[in-house]
Amino acid sequence: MTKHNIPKDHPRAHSLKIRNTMIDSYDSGILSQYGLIAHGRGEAFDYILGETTNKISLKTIRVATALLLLSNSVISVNGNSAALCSKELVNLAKLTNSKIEINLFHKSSTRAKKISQLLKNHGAMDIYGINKKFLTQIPNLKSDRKFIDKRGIFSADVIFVPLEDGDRTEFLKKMNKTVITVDLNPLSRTSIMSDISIIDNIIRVIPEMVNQSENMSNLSLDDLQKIVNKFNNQKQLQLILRFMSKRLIDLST
Ligand code: PTJ
Repeated sequence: MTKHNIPKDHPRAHSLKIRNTMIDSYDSGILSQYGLIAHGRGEAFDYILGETTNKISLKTIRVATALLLLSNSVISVNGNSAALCSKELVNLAKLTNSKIEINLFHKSSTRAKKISQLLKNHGAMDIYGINKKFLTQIPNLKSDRKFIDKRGIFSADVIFVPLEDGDRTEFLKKMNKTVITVDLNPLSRTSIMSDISIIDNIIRVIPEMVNQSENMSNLSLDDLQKIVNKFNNQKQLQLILRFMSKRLIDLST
């Protein structure tokens, strides 16, 4: 794909650079063409959020990180999350002792292998979800996201899903998994169905989770559990929606 040169002083330079990253990832076979469209939807919500991480999201990120530190967890990686923050995802997995599993909506073994290689280039050791020998299925889920690794998502308690649509979250809940998600859209099925919904851009969220994991590494299991126990996802979603509504009202007056 032809990429445009971005003048350094362009008011949207940062956002345009990220678009170029997405195009590079599409060209190299990491991202699906649908991923480009998904990114555009995310951008629109990020505009309303003000393209920064607010205090509400910071609190949710802290709780999500504490839960990863406490639990037997898997980070589920798709094309978009690999394109935007593969290095940080590998760091987060190491710091929280989480496994990494590739799980794609638009299933392609070639793309899965490329994503796996990218994660390995950033230091990941074991990548789950690739070896057919270990795959099983999420009961009743129709989409190709049903294929999960017996050693990974199938046997984990907590699944961290940075960015996807909501079909799988719903079925993971039916399997009694605790689900953490990142989605800029607070109205998506993913955000509504999850136990911990981070309404923010993964490009900011994953580095912040890496920071928080380092900061929380000295906390006792009791202290981590206290952080998680106090959390109310419904309330956080309401706060984010109010934050977004207020921004729109403030901008219109
Ligand atoms: O790589 P695959 O095959 O697994 O496909 C991945 C995509 C994302 C294409 C697939 O899961 C999909 O079609 O997802 P949706 O239904 O478009 O949902 C993606 C959600 O992610 C939307 O609600 C977007 O607002 C949100 N989103 C997009 N970019 C970001 C984001 N949320 C957080 N950070 C982003 N950078």
